[in-house]
Amino acid sequence: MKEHNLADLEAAFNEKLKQDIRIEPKDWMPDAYRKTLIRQISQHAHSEIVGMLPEGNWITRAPNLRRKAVLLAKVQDEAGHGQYLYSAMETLGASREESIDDMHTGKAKYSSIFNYPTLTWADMGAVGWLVDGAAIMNQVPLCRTSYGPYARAMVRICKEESFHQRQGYEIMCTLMKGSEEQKAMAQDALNRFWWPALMMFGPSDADSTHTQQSIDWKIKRHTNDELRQMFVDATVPQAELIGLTIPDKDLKWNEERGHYDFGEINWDEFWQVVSGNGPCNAERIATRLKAKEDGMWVREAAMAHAEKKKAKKAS
Ligand code: BYC
Repeated sequence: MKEHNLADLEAAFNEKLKQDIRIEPKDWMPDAYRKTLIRQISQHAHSEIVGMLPEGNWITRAPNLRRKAVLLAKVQDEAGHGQYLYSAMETLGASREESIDDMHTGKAKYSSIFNYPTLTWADMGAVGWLVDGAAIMNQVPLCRTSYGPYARAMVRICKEESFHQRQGYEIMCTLMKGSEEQKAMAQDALNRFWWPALMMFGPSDADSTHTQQSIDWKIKRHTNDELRQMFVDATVPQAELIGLTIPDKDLKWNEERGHYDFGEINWDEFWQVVSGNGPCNAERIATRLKAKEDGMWVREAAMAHAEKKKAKKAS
């Protein structure tokens, strides 16, 4: 490409960003912008699909029909979110097959949170309340992300995430109105999921490799630490309202800042989980690989059918 052409294209791209006009699939975009989007959207899609596993684990054990129907709907929504996001990623020229294979080999990441086990029914409450709550905090600003197909997918996803968060909080509210044993179960779930939920927002700003560039490109609208703080500020009063205690001895309202101060995250644990050594990483990938193998005959049958139809049409 001629140099002056490239400069013109770059200028047009930057002008669009400046004016908050969405970048669309056929628009020119810098290679690094495309690469960053493919990385983030695919990681997001993989998170939705792997995110079905810890909750899918409880569908057959939900305590009643209503809880079962709601949980089933939530897990199905997550499959849908994965589909929208893979489609958004494909508009950037990336291959869904290859991207999924990259997740299976550990080359592509998915959210650290889904590498923790769901041990009791209260975990369905904690996951909905905290994990979906953190997801909404992170994802609402993504409805204004600069890449059109990603932003549009996020609008629908956020509406559903909001229902997910409420179903989780409602489970926690119900348990906190129950027996001492149920209250203890809810507190235990909060104890186990609180810190991993804070880790979902990613490394602290000082250690985040991509944030500044992604903010310049208006892919991210807030830094990791800003969103984490917003989540803590919104969630602490919800815990207090129903009698739960946040497992952080350093948690304190800071009048001057107008925010809660909170304790240091165990970043060693975060990086261990991100690099594949969390409690359930191996199990999650093995489950996804088995699903791929088990579904192979369906894909092969569909391809054979399509070929047969094509041949019939041609003859
Ligand atoms: N887990 O420079 P940074 C959901 C990686 S919700 C694993 O700050 P960035 C759901 C990061 O990829 C969860 N890896 O990166 C909810 C990078 O590594 P690479 C999914 C993480 O991209 C309920 C490195 O650390 N949500 O799906 O600017 C039910 C440095 O980080 C994590 C999304 O994906 C982590 N927690 O910011 C079911 C939202 N954090 O790629 C499903 C969209 C960081 O250089 N994504 N890393 O090897 C984002 O908003 C951003 O990508 C992040 C990270 C805030 C997550």
